[in-house]
This record gives sequence, structure tokens and C-alpha cells, in this order.
Amino acid sequence: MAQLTYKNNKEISLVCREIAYFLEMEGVAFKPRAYEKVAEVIFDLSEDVFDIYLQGAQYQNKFGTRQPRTAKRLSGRFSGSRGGLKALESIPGVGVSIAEKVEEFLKTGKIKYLEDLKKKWPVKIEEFMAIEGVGPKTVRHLYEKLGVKNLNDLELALKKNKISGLEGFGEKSQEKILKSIEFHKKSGGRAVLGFIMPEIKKLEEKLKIIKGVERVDIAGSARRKKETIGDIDILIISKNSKPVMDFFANMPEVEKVFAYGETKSAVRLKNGLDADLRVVPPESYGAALNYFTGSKEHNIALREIAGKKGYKLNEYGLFKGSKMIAGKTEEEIYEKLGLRYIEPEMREMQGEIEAAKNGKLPKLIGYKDLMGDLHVHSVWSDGSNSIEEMARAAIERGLGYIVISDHSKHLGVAHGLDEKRLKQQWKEIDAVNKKLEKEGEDFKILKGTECDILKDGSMDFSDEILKQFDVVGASVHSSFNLSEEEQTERIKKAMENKNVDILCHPTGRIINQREPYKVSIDEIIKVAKETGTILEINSFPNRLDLKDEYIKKCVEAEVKMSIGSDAHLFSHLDCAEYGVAQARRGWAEKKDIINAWPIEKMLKMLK
Ligand code: DGT
Ligand code: CA
Ligand code: CA
Ligand code: ZN
Repeated sequence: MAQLTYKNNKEISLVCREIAYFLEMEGVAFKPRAYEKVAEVIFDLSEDVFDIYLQGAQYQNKFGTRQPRTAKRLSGRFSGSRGGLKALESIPGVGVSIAEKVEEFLKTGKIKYLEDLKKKWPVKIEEFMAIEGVGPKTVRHLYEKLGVKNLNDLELALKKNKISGLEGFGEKSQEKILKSIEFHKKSGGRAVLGFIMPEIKKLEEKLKIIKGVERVDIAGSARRKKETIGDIDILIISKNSKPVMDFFANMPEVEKVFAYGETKSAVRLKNGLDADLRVVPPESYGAALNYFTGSKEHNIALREIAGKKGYKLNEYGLFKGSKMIAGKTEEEIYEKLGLRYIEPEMREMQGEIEAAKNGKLPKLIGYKDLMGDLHVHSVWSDGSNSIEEMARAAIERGLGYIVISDHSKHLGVAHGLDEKRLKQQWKEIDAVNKKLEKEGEDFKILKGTECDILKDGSMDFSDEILKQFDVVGASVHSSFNLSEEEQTERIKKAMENKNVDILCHPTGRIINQREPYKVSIDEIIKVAKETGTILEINSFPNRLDLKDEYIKKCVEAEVKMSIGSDAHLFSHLDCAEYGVAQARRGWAEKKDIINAWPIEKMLKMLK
């Protein structure tokens, strides 16, 4: 057989959907639905279409029947047809014409029929597919009447009010389309993990209580705790998948069902995010969890290791010949591959495989390891709770200390403190500390500041004031547009100040909103090392600043970090979880994070 390019089912499904989309634009009868149907079937297929073409595995989508069939196929005793076009035609809905196109796709990586359609209709349908309320017919209409080719064009036309004249576009639908476009532009369709997590957890709880459901896990990038996620991947153990799928597809949160199958469904939620659900039998659960956690690159590496050992690893298990040798848990899969267990946050192909092989994996900081919070605001600047309320909320969460780090006077918008109010605030901190001590709480409120770094690198408070704080944080909140050299110099100067303990949110980015300011992170890390300045991992979900990659650099350079929640409300203290997640993604251990230490040791680490 000729050389083939591997294409996974998702990719094959997508080209079928694209053909369906163009044909529908052209107003062709029946055919679009046929391609659409095939796209759905292939998406839901348990076998790789690639394998079917190559070896002739037959389509079968019965729950729980895959593992033995896969095994048979592997051992060469599979008695089905011998692959090729005929095997493709055994897939429901696939006739000879679609089979030929799939074959062409596997052989050449392209389909001429689709390429011709793309030439004829030079519109970016992949952009439009993601937008609610804009279907193929509309796209054609917009293209022919207004020359709209992509989302940018459409947005411009909407804003210039060009669409109003066209039939079928009410004010409400225009507004909806615009909102949908804005979300996609801002985020590339990706949601900030910490903002969407509460919804994911609710969903998880709902699914857990369905009858027959034994276990629910959130997999994919959400399990790896990536800062943003493209969609939600949910994995369920249940012996009876149908009621689970029915429940899932009919939840009120669902806007649209893309694919509905017995073991695999995909929906668009009303919040704009997509969710994939897979129901898996218990014996394959670890393998499925491992596969759907990713990352894709990590999976590929694992599969290669399996291959070298003469095994085969897929989402159903680890196989030696026809025998499944692991699959129930992730741990046993890693073990059989000769690797230590790798935490999900590390599965990004950043050297974790090598480290797991050599027993050199770090012992990551745990989600319960923080003993204090070094970045907390109160009503004294722009927070919503009093010092006492923040302290009590911290106690409830098991912390032993917090730093009240309200803004300094330069930050007028945040009601920053001047020297006079600062003295009053310290009195209040002393009073609350005394009160808590009397109640027998083993808890300490430390006096801190999030002091502005001014444009020239000097601090918003004099050294005389700064040295009276227990903990001094320094932040850039203005002049974001300096050149890299100027910005780096400015921050260096602040770090060289003997009273500055922590550089807060070192790069200033706001995920999906604001790029980081231009700054040399390597230089910052070098100066942090020289001056003994702590670099913050700000935990607010759309900051996560330092980010994972930079945290790893700090760990390697032995620069210490702190995890701050940046809470402006008592419940924000829980955001520290995302800071820990980010620290874990950067391979940080307890020794790297100063507020994972007892208060005395932490304070000694400061300048
Ligand atoms: P996302 O959704 O863009 O934030 O990122 P992920 O990692 O959640 O990716 P997603 O949802 O496309 O797929 C979930 C996991 O499924 C992914 O992490 C690994 C696995 N996976 C998906 N497609 C492939 C593939 O083509 N090959 C391999 N080896 N694994 C895949
Ligand atoms: Ca995902
Ligand atoms: Ca997914
Ligand atoms: Zn700040």
C-alpha cells in the first residue's frame, strides 16, 4: 500500500464537515446532510478510520466490545475484510464517493474536491463554524452581498451597521453575533481556567449523581491546569452509558449537540464553551484518563516508549500482543512503561519523561502546602472586606498568616494609602492581632504593602517608611509602554532597593486582555538571585504571573518565589489554588515557595 499520512478521526471528521458546509452554501440537496452524518459517525467511532483503511477492522460501536477486538486485531487473527476502500464503506453512511475522498485524504493529506470548493468560496468557514447564529446560507449571503470573507469583515460590517438592511437580520441576532465574535477574538475561544472552574465543578457534581455513574473525572487541559482551556473533557465510568448520554445532551446548560453517540458526545454549552463526554468501562479507565488528559505530545511520547518495549498503548489499555497488561489505573501504565508516575500538571513535554525515567521528578508542591498568603487586600485600599474579615477567612482556610498588602498612594484609582492612613492601618492590624491572640488563634497578620514602582524605578514610599513593614511587595501599575530596556532597568532598580522583598506580578499580563509589558525575564531572574528578591506567582485566574515557563526558570536558577492570592474579597483567598497549580506546572517544590514555610523561616528569607 502506498505511503499514508496519519490522520486521526477528528481531522477526517472535520474535512467531512467542511465539505458539508460548502455544499450547503451552494444549496445542494441531501449531500450536505450525508457528509454531516458521516462526520458525526467518524467522530464517534471507536476504531481509527486510519486503521480501518489499513487493516480492515470493521465498524462496531457497541459499548464495551472494543478491547477484545483490538487485541484480536493486534495478534493478527482478525478475520474481517482486508482494508482499503471496501473497509471504509463498511462505516455507516460512507458510500463509494465519500470513501474515495477519505482514501485521498489519507494518501495525499488533501481532498481535491474540497480544495476546489475552497477556491470557489474564498471564505474562512472554520472561523464562521465557531459563531452561533451564522450558518452556511448566511455566510453565502454575506459574501455575495457584502464581500464578507472572515470574522473581521463580518464584525466590521456589523459595526458599520451594513447588515441591518439585509433580510433575516434582526437587531437581536446582530447583537448576539457580535457578542459571539468578540468572545472568540479576545480569547481565541479559550476560557480562563479559574473563571470557568466553578461551572465545571457544578457540571461534575451533576453528572456524579446520575444513577449508574461510578466515577467522573475532568480530563484534558483542565486536569493539567493549563491557564486557559479550549474545551472541557469529561470522562465517566458507567456500565450503562445510554442514560448518562441522554442526561448530558439534555442538560439545560447545553446550547447545541454536535455529536451524540453511545460512548462519546460533544456539545456546545450556553457559556460558549464546548464539552466532550466519554463513557468508559472500568478496566480501561486509567488508559482513557491518561489518553484524554494529554497533552497530545506527552501521549505520543508514551506511545513511543510502549512501542519500543513491544507493547501497544491506546485509550483502551496497554497491550502485549493480545493481552492487556495495564489499563485500569494510570499508575500501572506508567509503571509498566518503566516510568515514575507523572503528575498531570507536568505532562507538557518539558522533560518530564526523561525525569520520570531517571527517577529525577520533582516532588511538586501540594495543594494543601501553603501556610500563609503574602498578597491580600482590604477595604483600606480597593478590597471589599475588612482586615479582620480577611484574617478570619484565612483562618477558616487553615492558614497561619497573611500579609495585608494594600496599594500605595500613587495608585489613586485603587484608593492607595498615604503615610497618614498607613499609620492608622497599622494600629488596626495590631488591634486585630491582639483580638485573635486572645481568642487563642495561632495566626498572625503581617504589615505589608503593594507599593507602586514609579516610572523611574523609585518607590512610592520612602525607605524610612518601607523599612517599617514586615513585608514589602513592589508592583508596576503604570507606564506599561516603556521599551524593554527601560522597563527592565526600572524594575531592576526597584529590586535593588534593600527594603523591597517581593516583586509582584512580574510581567503585568492579564490573560485574554492585556499583553505583558516588555521586560527581560532572564535579567529579572538574574537580579532576583543577586539581590535576594522573591518573585511572586500571582494567583488571580487571569494573571498567573509568573507563568509556568518562567517559574521553571526560577526553580532552575534557585530563585525563591511566593504564591499570593491577590484577594480583594475574602472568597478570593481560594484563588491561591491556581497559583499552586501554576507552580506545579513550573515544577516547583515546597522549598521553592516561601509561603509554604512556617512564618519564622519565611520572614528570615526576606531581605
Ligand atoms: P484544549 O482543549 O485545547 O485546552 O487542550 P486539550 O489538551 O484538552 O486537548 P483536546 O480537548 O483537543 O483533547 C483532549 C486530550 O485528548 C488531549 O490532551 C490529548 C488527547 N488527544 C486529542 N487528540 C489527540 C490526537 O490526535 N492524538 C493523541 N495522541 N492524543 C489526542
Ligand atoms: Ca480540552
Ligand atoms: Ca476536547
Ligand atoms: Zn497589583
